[in-house]
Amino acid sequence: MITDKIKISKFLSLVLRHKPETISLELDENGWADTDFLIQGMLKANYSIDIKVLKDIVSSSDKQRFKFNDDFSKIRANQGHSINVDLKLEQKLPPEILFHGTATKNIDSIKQGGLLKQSRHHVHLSSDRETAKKVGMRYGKPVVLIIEAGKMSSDGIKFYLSENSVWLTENVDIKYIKFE
Ligand code: HQG
Repeated sequence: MITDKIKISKFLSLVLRHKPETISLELDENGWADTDFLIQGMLKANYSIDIKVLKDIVSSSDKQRFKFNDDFSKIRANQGHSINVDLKLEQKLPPEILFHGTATKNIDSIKQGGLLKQSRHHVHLSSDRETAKKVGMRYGKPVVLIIEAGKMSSDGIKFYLSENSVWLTENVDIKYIKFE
């Protein structure tokens, strides 16, 4: 049985954001999964999990990646999906500046085409530089880009803030990106 909490959390991200079919899980149109069904599916996939462990992972997740509904019968990921779900995110005015962390190897391509959402629903931005740097480190030597979110917003581009404080927007044109 897999007991490592980080491994369990990564598997949760996989099934709640990208591939629920791995454990024959179904997400509803708003991304919610049935908690009992999720637990049963994860047990079959050899993850050591029960409602207590799941609650512990959800509450201790460094980025607050997951959320239960009020009676804990359903669970979903707060953001980061590649599958088609509608999180009913609220539009919100962004701060003047936001940050995006990426790897240096991506810079030439970003200078050509701007920031693209790739397989996810949105481009992910952070309000602090340190978080952006950590995001960038996942793919290699990190570089932090400065995004002129205030300008984008006054040009009519929409921003959303996920439940776990990630700023989300559509693709970012190069004219709004400062490369340091
Ligand atoms: C890059 C984590 C070349 C982009 C984080 C990124 C985040 C380009 C990668 C969340 C490009 C996509 C998402 C272009 C964008 N040319 N590369 N034109 N445009 N890119 O993983 O933002 O830990 O889909 O810079 O905290 O890295 O999973 O997005 O490097 O919030 O909860 O293409 O994942 O959260 O990679 O990360 P991703 P991301 P969790």
